[in-house]
Amino acid sequence: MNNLFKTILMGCAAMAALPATAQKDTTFVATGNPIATHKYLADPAALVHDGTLYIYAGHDECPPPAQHYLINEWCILSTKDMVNFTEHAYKLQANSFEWAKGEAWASQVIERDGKFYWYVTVEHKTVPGKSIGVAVADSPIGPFKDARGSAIITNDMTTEHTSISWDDIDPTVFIDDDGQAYLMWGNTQCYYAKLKDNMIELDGPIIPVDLPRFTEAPWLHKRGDWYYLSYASEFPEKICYAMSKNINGPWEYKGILNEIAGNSNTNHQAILEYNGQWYFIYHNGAINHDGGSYRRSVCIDKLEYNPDGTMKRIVMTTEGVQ
Ligand code: FUB
Repeated sequence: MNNLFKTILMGCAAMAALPATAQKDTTFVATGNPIATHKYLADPAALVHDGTLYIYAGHDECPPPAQHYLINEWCILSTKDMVNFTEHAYKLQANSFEWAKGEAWASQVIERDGKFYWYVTVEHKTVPGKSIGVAVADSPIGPFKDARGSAIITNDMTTEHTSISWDDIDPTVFIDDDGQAYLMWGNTQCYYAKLKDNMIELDGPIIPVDLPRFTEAPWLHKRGDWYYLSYASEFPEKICYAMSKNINGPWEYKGILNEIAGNSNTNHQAILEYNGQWYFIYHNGAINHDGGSYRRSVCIDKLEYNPDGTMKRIVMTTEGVQ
């Protein structure tokens, strides 16, 4: 090997080993929907902490014209005004879970007692099928590390309900006013279970939730004394929802919340209140020319309620919420 080649190789190795802290946050301005156009981002989950809105999203990397999921990492965006955004240097890699072999599907972050827990979907190395892992950090922008060293949910824990290997995806996590935390997830079949206060162990059985035409992407939120369970329905996906006065159900189906999102067969929503306004955060495939079901982009629109607590149909806009 000549010296020049050796130097180039060493340079490449050094770049690969560059720690996230040595990389830089970058900023961008959202001029409408999609909010970010410099890369493809999907499956948004959102969190408000200390007056800042954080969005956690998988990085769709599938090169055109291929049509499959290629998602190795999740990215973190933040904003204080829904216009000026920071993309944080730190990214959580699917392979930072040693027991996982990649595939950074949908995820969600929640805060408890000053710690931030990031529940993720990944492919398991030894238990065939999708699994759910959890990483923890002292800050909403990381660095995160595997909180258990093992999956919290594996496909073999749910085989009595369905034989498919991709039913254990799309975790949503919710902490009720009494402090009890719940993990909900699923594809084709929706499930939930209580979490212990440590947020990294189940505290009871896995219970199936029956919802009409459930596909995936459950999201739990609460407003007043109503619990809302929104989810992706059918395929291509619309977002539907159900309501209940009890987190354990029964859930009353309330219909479609969001129609099929432009040029994407998935839609994946997060719902939360920020500075007195409720928002619906989702993805579409609207970026020309290569956007689509495997090159998706995050969008934000307003969410409004009716006087009886039901949610108004989302109006997806090009202008967004600026
Ligand atoms: O991004 C991969 C999968 O597509 C997610 O886990 C689903 O919710 C769907 O959006």
